[in-house]
Amino acid sequence: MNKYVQEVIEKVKRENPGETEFHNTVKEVLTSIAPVLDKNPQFQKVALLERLVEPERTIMFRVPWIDDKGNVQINKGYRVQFNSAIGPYKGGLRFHPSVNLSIMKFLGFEQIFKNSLTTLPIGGGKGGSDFNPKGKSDTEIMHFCQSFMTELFRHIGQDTDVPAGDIGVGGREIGYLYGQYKRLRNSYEAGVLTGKGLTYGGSLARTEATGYGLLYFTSMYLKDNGMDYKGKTVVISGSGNVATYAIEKAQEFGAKVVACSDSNGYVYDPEGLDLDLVKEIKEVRRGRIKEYAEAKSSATYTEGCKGIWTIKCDIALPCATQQELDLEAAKTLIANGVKLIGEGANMPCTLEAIEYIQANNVLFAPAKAANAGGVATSALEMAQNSMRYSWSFEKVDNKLKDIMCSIYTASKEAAKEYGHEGDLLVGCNIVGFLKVANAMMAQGIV
Ligand code: NDP
Ligand code: 2IT
Repeated sequence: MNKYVQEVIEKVKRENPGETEFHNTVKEVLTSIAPVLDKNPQFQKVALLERLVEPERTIMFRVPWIDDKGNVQINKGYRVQFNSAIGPYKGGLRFHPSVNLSIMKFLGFEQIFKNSLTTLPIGGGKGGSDFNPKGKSDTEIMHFCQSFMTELFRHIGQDTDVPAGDIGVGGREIGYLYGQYKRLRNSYEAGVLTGKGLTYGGSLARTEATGYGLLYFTSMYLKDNGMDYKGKTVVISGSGNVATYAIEKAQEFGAKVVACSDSNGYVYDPEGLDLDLVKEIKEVRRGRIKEYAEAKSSATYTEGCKGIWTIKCDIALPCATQQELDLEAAKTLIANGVKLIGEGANMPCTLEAIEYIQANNVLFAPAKAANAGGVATSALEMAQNSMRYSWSFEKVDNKLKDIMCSIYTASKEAAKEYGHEGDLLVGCNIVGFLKVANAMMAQGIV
């Protein structure tokens, strides 16, 4: 393997001790772009990889707020502004107790290449907090968001850094964050956040975009291999934003989605999931997925998440969180005849699971490419905000389809060009990397 790549991977491990998630993603990306480095020695001369793995700026801050009982609570806030070579930093905010610097950096690093792949002018960033939204009242969520933005606002802007949602941050949170930003700036800069509500600058189809995009991408991949979604049995983990709209589009494509989950456990419904019921429980009531089995007699609930991959299916779409599908799960899925595994979440498959999936010739749709529809549509929201205009659902959805198609085609072709035909992971990393690397080359040592 390329010596320069190996040295940088070792340097990252040495200089960022304990940041396992970040190490893993650096290893995944850099290993797969090694053939590009072999061909382009000029990148090493300007220490391009050393610069690429170091965020341009990392902001860490205190988020104090007062809960409903009058107690003072303190959380950690983060924004990692990783790379602005091709556009303003862009990426979601995650509110989850597991959030730490390593997770922020892994997500920010992934985002650089994902955003590059979309073909739109957006750099890479990510942020969030270890705040746990579960069980909090609406007032507590609002107070937390306002305090978070009271520090974050000075670091972001529609031409600087544009956050959006991720785990634990949806339309409600973006609304509170935007309200506070506008108040602090005294200026209506709608393009500073994406995933906004439709009454104040949001884009039609942004809510659906990640899940729909995943289905557009994977159906193209299936088609290329002589298959489609019609009549297929599908398992989708999670029941949040990405999972919900992946289920919706899979059903529209004629598949039978038999299972979904949340962080407590999963439901299996051999008759096919009733999506209205899932939405009623998760979106409207903010309840737990086990309530699905209480309401529908054909369904069973199992405590714990990992077991979802023991359900026999043709297509598996992990859409909950990182490292949720490990080697053991991959082995079980493959033994049960799975034909495609598509990553809706960020880094849901462990590196060992990916190796096993690819070694067994099962189609593998990597996250950066397959879930890029969300951020791509965020960039379309920014474009509409700049124009002070909004497009129809159909127009945005068609653009999303085109973007997913171009990501698929470019990744497939790059894999072939660099001697890894059929490996979309290598292909998408190469495409994403090359645009950023060339932009960095052109902009000098910065
Ligand atoms: P949501 O918060 O809407 O949903 C997350 C879902 O995953 C929930 O069902 C949640 O369960 C479950 N979950 C969260 N953490 C864990 C965990 N540690 N173990 C098991 N289940 C868990 O988030 P999104 O749907 O927006 O995000 C899902 C994934 O997709 C993330 O990896 C995110 O980074 C990625 N992604 C999101 C995009 C977007 O546009 N939103 C775009 C691209 C990628 P519970 O209800 O119990 O919390
Ligand atoms: O991981 C992701 O791509 C997202 N959470 C969406 C980011 C965005 O800016 O829309």
